[in-house]
Amino acid sequence: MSDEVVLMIEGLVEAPIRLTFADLDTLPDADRVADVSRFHASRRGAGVNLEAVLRLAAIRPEANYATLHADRDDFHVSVPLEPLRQQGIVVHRLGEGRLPPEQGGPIRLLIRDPSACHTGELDECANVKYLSRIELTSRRGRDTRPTSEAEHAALHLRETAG
Ligand SMILES: Nc1nc2c(c(=O)[nH]1)N[C@H]1C(S)=C(S)[C@@H](COP(=O)(O)O)O[C@H]1N2
Ligand SMILES: [Mo]
Repeated sequence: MSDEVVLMIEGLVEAPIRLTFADLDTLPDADRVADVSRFHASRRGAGVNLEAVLRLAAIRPEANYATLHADRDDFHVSVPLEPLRQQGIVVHRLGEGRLPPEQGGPIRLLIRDPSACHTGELDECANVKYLSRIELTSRRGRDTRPTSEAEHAALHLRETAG
């Protein structure tokens, strides 16, 4: 079902767009990331640079923040757009197939060089699993990342249980 919408880009764009697996697969080779284990030894999969994905949407100049929404588990991260577009990878494949949910699929965002959890903007907590929408805004949007070790521990417990 390559016509199934897997990712939406909305907010401060000329027109919202809905991307399918096929759309992600037809991006040029130069925009592809063949193997994310080169950035993070424990991670698997292949994808495309976020920059290339955002290029498909006509983003308005007043957009300063991107909010990464995982509607599946109601997890949201809002970070400054510029560093994110340079560092983000949209992971959607594992070998010939799709990225499974255990790896955060069908779509997972990965930051190339994240800071440790809750120490900065582009931290490990911003590696959003089950990414379903990217919303562009002028100001920071919804962010449900854990802000303390205790919150973190609670979230990971929930993840393991869920
Ligand atoms: N959708 C979703 N993405 C998420 C989370 C979450 O709870 N839901 N947790 C975040 C946090 S706090 C961290 S540290 C990383 C953990 O990624 P890992 O399980 O692949 O190590 O995923 C991030 N992405
Ligand atoms: Mo985290």
